[in-house]
Amino acid sequence: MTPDRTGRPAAGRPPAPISAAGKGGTLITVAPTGAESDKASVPALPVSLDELVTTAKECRAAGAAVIHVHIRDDRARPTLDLGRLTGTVQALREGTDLIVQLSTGGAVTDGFAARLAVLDAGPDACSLTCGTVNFGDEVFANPWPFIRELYARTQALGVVPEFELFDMGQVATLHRLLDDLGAPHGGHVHCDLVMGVPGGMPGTAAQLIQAVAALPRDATWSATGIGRSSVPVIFAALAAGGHLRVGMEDAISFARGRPVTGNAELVERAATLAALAQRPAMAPDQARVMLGVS
Ligand code: KMH
Ligand code: ZN
Repeated sequence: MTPDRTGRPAAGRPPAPISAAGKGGTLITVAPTGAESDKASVPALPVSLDELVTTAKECRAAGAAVIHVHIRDDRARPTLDLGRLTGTVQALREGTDLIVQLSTGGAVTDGFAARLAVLDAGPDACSLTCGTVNFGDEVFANPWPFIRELYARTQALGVVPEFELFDMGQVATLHRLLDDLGAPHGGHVHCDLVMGVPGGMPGTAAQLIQAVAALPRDATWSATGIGRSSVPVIFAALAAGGHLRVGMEDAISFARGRPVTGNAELVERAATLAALAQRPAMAPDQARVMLGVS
């Protein structure tokens, strides 16, 4: 039986087919940079604005419709500098028609005020993580008052949130948030299951099915497998009717012992598998309609 927005089974309502979420094509989001990998160890990581825009164009050509953006400073360290973020949004808009989604997660060291201020850079969309999670040896902190304030700011500023869900407790918090503050800007709920973080839910097909069953009714969702769970999660998500997020934020090996040479090859692989699954990659204009991005 399909759960309702509280995560409980919705008595008396017919279950929605699990594959309904992905009708009409596959949304591919690229997360090219992240905050964790080091340019010195991963030379293919795009860290400068030029590298980022070039990567964005290549990934758009390969099938991406959304870009999830973390930026770096002149020394390639993660930053939430508002001027740089604003310039990055403008440059990505000038260079591509991708939906620009800024990270509000930043790096584990970023403070809440700077993470809230990300929205002032004027992106189309932003990530919004629904709870605190162990993150390797670190803690990715997202206490309830911060989540609530960030969500209220997305509504006030007209930014479409993507709800990042690292574990099942965060799915419950998403229901709490929607019950408390109502629908997001654009009216549509889109989630990203981030699987395989040490401390979060594992990147397995069984876990993905369980998480999808607990999502709000009518939500669309994508899934991201970190590291070696990247490919299994792609297959599981496609089989279950979901969308995909790939990129060097999440995986820096293309296969065992073979480093990723660039984000475009990860997007290309995802697009090929989506086409084989009979749900080819969506263009950004189609994705804008689905996500409620104006
Ligand atoms: N870098 C992680 C601590 C997000 O972008 O919203 C958080 C993260 C999630 O990447
Ligand atoms: Zn991120």
